[in-house]
Amino acid sequence: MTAPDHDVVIVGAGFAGLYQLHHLRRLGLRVTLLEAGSGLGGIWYWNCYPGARVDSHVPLYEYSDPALWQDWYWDERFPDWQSLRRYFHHVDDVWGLRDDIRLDTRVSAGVWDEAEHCWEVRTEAGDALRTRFLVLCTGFAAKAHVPDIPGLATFDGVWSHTAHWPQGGIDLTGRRVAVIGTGASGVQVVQEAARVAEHVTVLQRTPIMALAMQQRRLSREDQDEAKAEYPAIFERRTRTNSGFAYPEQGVSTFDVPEGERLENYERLWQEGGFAFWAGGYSDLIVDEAANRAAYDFWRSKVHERVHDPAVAEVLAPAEPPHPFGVKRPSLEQWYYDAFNQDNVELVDLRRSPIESIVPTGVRTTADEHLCDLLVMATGFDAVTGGLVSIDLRGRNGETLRKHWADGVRTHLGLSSHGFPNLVFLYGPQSPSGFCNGPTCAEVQGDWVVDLFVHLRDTGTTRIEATAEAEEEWRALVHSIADMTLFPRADSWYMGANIPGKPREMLNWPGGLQLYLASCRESAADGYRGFALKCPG
Ligand code: NA7
Repeated sequence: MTAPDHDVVIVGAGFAGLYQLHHLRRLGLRVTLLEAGSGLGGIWYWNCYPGARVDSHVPLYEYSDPALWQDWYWDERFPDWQSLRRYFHHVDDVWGLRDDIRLDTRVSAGVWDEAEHCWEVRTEAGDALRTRFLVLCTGFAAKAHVPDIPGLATFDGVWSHTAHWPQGGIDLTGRRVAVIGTGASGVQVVQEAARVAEHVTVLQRTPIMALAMQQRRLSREDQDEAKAEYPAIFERRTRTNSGFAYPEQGVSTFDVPEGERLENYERLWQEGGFAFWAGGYSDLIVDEAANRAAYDFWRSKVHERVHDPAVAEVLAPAEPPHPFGVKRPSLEQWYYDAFNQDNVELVDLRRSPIESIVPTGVRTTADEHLCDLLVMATGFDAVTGGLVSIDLRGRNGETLRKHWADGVRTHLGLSSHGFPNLVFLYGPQSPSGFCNGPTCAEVQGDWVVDLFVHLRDTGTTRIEATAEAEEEWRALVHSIADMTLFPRADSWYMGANIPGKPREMLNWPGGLQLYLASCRESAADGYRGFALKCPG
């Protein structure tokens, strides 16, 4: 076996991967980033379906480096995928990344070489790179989920998963569109389709608890004025539990008189975005009655907008299917209004489940819904799916898939026992899913960069999470999750959206601050929970 030709190979050119590349190169390390897509942006490369846009408002969803934001302007408060792609080009221009990035390069496997303390990384095209450290930044939504519905292959029209949308686009104008799934992606496609399609069938299994986006155009003047506050906003987002910079109220729902509480709900609603979810009362996700109060407010908002009470009841039933906010809410603009249009039809799959796809459309137990475009807005094998899709073989040849077969095991959501020198960012048992992406890319990313400084300065060539630390972290994740209402929904947070996947909390549910404190304590204590080795 030969010595490594790289210090670090990074996989994935989204927020986390580009941040690592920029900072690790500055340490003088030999770094290459491999990206499966033909462009930068991670999920913003893949998710180019009509209406795809981010759920975090300007300036929360960008890097905090002034060299990037001082000359950058957005068009809208919640930017669309095209704007995000332009932003990633800008990042590339300013940080000068492209020479160290290989696009169109999907990593298929990685094999640990114990003798040399390095990984051999293999690509689908058959290339191999040898690297001391492997940093996986594949994101939480790298593996799309297409449910196994009988008859899909017989469909005569066009079908696509939202995350595999053709880069050239599909024109929705004048089509008969059926959308399976009403998560964030489904809501966005339905809104766009409702405006131009001849007919839209929305096949809903679980009602989404969508919040008002409160989208606005942004002028350059407004942004120039706001930029004076940017450093404080970026600093604040690192000190919240969600990475969003919404002020956290620190008050419980019923500590506040009802009138004041309703006013506060309304204020959060008008603020838009995730304010109602991440900036509300502190007991929203832990107290059933508090949660129900928020749900009832949300429900009243939907019923105000949807004219047909029977349709409104399917979208926002009197009895919630699960507690409010334990599935990630999506943001909507005119989603609920669309159901007042003649060309939009809502199908309640709880009453009449899908039986099959037929050449002409979707057959439920009650009806046949004709369509010529079938959109699978059916989500992802989230958090772990992208990682275990790579055939990673650690010490003893065990695969990561096998290591996690009965449930995820990591230390600090960063690394797993048996997989030395392998780090993942925004991965399982880290704040991913509950944390704003760019914030996490920076704060978790800084910890990883500091780790590399330590490894470089001490000549450490091997670091591995211990089995004990992994068990401890897993127990902590689960015990915190059990104090919340999260386990009460079949969500991707719980791995419960994928048939056969172990049901468990996949994200760190204790908030960003406690997470960072745990990471810092480990580092301060000589990277407690990791075994470090120098050669010889
Ligand atoms: P989500 O939020 O996982 O939504 C997937 C949707 O697809 C959801 O409504 C599911 O219903 C539905 N689904 C999945 N499988 C089926 C089958 N077999 N039949 C009918 N309906 C089905 O994915 P998104 O892409 O919308 O969003 C993912 C994240 O990206 C989101 O949280 C944001 O952070 C951005 P279910 O609720 O399981 O009953």
